[in-house]
Amino acid sequence: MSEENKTCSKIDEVIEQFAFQGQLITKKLYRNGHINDTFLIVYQLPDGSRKQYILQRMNHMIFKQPEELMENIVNVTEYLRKVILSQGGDPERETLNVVKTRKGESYYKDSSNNYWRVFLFIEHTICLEMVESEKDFYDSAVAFGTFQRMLADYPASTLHETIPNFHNTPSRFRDFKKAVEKDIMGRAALAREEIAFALEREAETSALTDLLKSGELPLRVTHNDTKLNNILFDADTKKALCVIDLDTVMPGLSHYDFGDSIRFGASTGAEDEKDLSKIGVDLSLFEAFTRGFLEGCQGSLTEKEIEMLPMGAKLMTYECGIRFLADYLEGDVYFKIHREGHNLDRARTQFKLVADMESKWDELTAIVEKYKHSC
Ligand code: ADP
Ligand code: GN1
Ligand code: MG
Repeated sequence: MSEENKTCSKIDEVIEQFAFQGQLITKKLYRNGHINDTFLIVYQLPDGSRKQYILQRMNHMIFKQPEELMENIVNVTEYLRKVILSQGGDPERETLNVVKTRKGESYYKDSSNNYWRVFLFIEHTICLEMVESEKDFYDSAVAFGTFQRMLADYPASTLHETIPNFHNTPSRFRDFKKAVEKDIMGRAALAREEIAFALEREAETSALTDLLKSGELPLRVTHNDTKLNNILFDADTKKALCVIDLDTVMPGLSHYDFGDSIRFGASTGAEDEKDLSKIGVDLSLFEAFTRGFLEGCQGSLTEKEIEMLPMGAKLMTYECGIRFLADYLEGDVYFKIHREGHNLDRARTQFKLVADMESKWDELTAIVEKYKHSC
């Protein structure tokens, strides 16, 4: 039986654990992301209406403590629910809602030791894989900035670190160097230029963590995976509605959220584009995101944080590049791939973006400077 069929055969066992109402009419793979497996479950209620749920199999090879991860998500979403209510919003649409099992647990561990969870499906939304307009990107920036601000008073020390050193770039660099040295797949010869590009930039890897250590940058509660496709937009108004994919919500630097969004959304091409001539940083998108993010943060960022935002964009892009490249060298064990060399292609786009940011550094810093005092 293929892995996918084995997974699907588990779904019946899993949904039995939840007190869903009505008759099951659909269970299908919804989206195959880089990390988790996402399914759509649809029930027909006696009055003929439908109720949809998102069912996810968590990747416990990557998130080694799924229990702790779910504790974070339950606590953070319950906190957000209160904030959203106090602002007159709708918490069933503006944050994720965990559906508990019949036993009142936030996850179910199946007979093959896979971990599953269910969220209410947020209806009438769309998810963007690429920026379609500057306005969408600006809206996503406000949403991620607002997310960070809403969690500003959340007791960060109570959050579990779901992946230790997730955005610790020097630690990622050490892992990358080990992967190059071991070269277990014999692929390093196929990526000489990319390896050299990454090694040349070692000195900069600690630009943010050094400032954190010296107390010049504050630790905050951050999302840490702020790709555009981790936002749901209202299908009618096209407004950014809900920040999703909360697996990596942990203490971090505001630069991680700013930078990861720029890396993904301000690129002129897809993350896995093979034609590198299509890849660069779009300055208008960079500007739209900077404006939106600072507005969303509502003056909560320090001068030093703002000054370092371009470095956040560069380091998050670089870091993602070395993660993709290390995974290529290690045999594609972390990020799911859909073609041969996929992770190498992904690493190449990230490094092309880094190089483009370097060549546009003065423009990037001028844009940040322009909005520094306006928010
Ligand atoms: P991954 O780790 O694979 O990125 P996500 O949690 O981001 O997993 O979910 C994958 C996709 O499933 C999202 O991009 C979005 O399209 C959809 N999705 C996730 N949660 C919901 C939800 N509660 N309501 C509607 N769609 C959702
Ligand atoms: C993964 O799960 P997803 O696709 O949103 C990864 C991010 C990377 C991203 C690259 C837990 O995010 O860190 O930046 O792929 N998430 C994890 O596309 O490693
Ligand atoms: Mg996602």
